[in-house]
Amino acid sequence: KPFKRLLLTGAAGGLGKILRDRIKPWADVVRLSDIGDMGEAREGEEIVQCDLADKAAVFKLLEGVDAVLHFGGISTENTFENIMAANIAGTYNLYEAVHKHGVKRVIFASSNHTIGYYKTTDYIDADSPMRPDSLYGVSKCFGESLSRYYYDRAGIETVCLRIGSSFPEPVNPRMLVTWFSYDDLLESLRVSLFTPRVGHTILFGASANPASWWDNSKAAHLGFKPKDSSTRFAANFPDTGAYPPKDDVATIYQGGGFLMSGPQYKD
Ligand code: NAI
Ligand code: 15L
Repeated sequence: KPFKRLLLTGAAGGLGKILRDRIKPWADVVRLSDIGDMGEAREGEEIVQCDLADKAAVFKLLEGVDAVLHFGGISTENTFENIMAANIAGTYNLYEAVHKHGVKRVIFASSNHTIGYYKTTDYIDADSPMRPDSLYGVSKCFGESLSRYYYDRAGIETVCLRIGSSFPEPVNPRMLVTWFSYDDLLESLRVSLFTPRVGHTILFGASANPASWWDNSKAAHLGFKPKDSSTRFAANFPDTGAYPPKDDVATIYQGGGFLMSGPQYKD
């Protein structure tokens, strides 16, 4: 198999559970980590329960690892304190350990909420300035900048995968644009891990949906070709005119409902 040991953080989460079996063909051992319960280790698995905010624990976690799929952390808007610990300190701890252990490549589960303040009429690419729509989005911008720094400084390669909406199917009209099927997610991870040189790359994670806000041409060297499309779900969201009016913030901005979430919004 291509890798001896592949680390997946966030293994108890929604995407972690999906990826757990599907990444097995890529490594002799998949090391699964989360703060939450991951059940028993199955064949070809190691389980390490740890808090990403615990620097010493994260240092041990990276021992013997060849590459990392970093999916752990807070995945929606939350308090600054919680985001600070899990996503900011957590991602820093991960990169420090990656550096100390000589790990060559990280795939970072970034998010469309790094650019959520672009409008749904904008078409952007990896060079468009970040415009986070939440403290959560800011923490993903931090992870992207941090990984850039570790690449420039230490040559650690990262693909920042700005995931749209990776769920079994779109559950609202916005997701007809942002939907990222599990199969396409897996394919994006495959090309991110196995392209010989990725440097520091930002890849938008969306299926081949009929409409897109994101131009992936700056990640062309990865050769990522999504196969699924939200088209087959379009009938679930007929354009009856009954949807939120055009001045609704969630329909104007790419980040959708995240613009109205979080502690500051309530103040
Ligand atoms: P999730 O919330 O289901 O999973 C995240 C996992 O991280 C959880 O199991 C949680 O226990 C773990 N975690 C949280 N704080 C931790 C800490 N301090 N130490 C160790 N583990 C901790 O989220 P999901 O949907 O599986 O997403 C996975 C990753 O992908 C997240 O980083 C999320 O931000 C990112 N992402 C997901 C998208 C999606 O559509 N599902 C879209 C954009 C980004
Ligand atoms: C994200 O970043 C979240 O992790 C996920 O739960 C979804 O809300 C997704 O973005 C989205 O924008 O649909």
